[in-house]
Amino acid sequence: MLQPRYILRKLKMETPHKSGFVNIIGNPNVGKSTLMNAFVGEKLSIITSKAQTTRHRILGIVNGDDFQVIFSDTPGIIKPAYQLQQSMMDFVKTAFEDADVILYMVEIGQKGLKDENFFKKIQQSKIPVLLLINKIDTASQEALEEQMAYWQELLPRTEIYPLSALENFNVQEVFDRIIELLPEAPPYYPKDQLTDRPERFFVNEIIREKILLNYKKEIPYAVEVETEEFVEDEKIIRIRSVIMVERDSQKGIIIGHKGTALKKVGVAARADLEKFFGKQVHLELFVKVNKDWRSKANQLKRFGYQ
Ligand SMILES: Nc1nc2c(ncn2[C@@H]2O[C@H](COP(=O)(O)OP(=O)(O)OP(=O)(O)O)[C@@H](O)[C@H]2O)c(=O)[nH]1
Ligand SMILES: [Mg+2]
Repeated sequence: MLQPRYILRKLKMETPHKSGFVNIIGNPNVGKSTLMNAFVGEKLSIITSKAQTTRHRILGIVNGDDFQVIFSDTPGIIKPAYQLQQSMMDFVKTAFEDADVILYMVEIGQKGLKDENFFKKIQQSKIPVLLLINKIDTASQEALEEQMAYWQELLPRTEIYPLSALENFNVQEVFDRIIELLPEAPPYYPKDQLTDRPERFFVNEIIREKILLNYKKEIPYAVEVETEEFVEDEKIIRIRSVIMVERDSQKGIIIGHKGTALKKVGVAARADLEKFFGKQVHLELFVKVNKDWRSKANQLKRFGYQ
């Protein structure tokens, strides 16, 4: 007869560890970053109501005893008009290639992708795809049923989940299904790791979020943020960051009359940074012109776009 301790050990060994890459893909502004943050339980990705808020592929890792899910938030799919956008779409392309599960997100009322080639990839995907219809909190039951039928016809082999990433509706159900679909594999990252990005990346993103929220039209799209100094001691983090724009005229707009516009960005960013790092933050912001950085390969490389 088997000893109880032996049985326990055997049971433990037989619980397989699951691990894999789950990549969130879709049009701009549908709620991809909101969903990743909901899965991870932290604000890793910035969120605004403007399209093209996310510019990078950002990992958010959810760890359990017998699983590790590595989510990727990606930029919204667009037809690229300049080199920065081309690099953003390269991130989406790689997210297609290394996924174990694809979360294809649409928002209620949306018809198709902005880029047909990407949509064909979804239709022909051999990797499991879960189609998530987000923002159902804004729609009637009737509209939802009509949408589900529409997508089911386009993607007959795909499982469809209505979702509200904002109100946390169906997020757990999607997560449970992901765990079922993941392959058996050892963890790819240490079990206490939450993301692949260093602290400075999140500083840059938090500042960029405030710029997206505070300036109109083209301005936020011409901005890149670079943190030159990040010094942490016991009580306080001292941060010095540079806001880069493409032209002199944009520099003036960012700073604003007597510096009031920039001050506003600084106050809002500092509050969020203190929340993110759980510590007092001293933030210094500078504005510099980096002429046409969005179209220069060496600058894009410097900012991590290649
Ligand atoms: N009503 C509602 N709004 C949502 C929901 N999910 C996200 N939003 C809002 O939609 C807007 C875009 O959300 P993001 O998460 O930034 O969207 P995204 O797909 O990451 O956008 P890009 O990074 O620009 O591609 C924000 O204003 C969110 O608050 C939802 O379930 N319901
Ligand atoms: Mg996003």
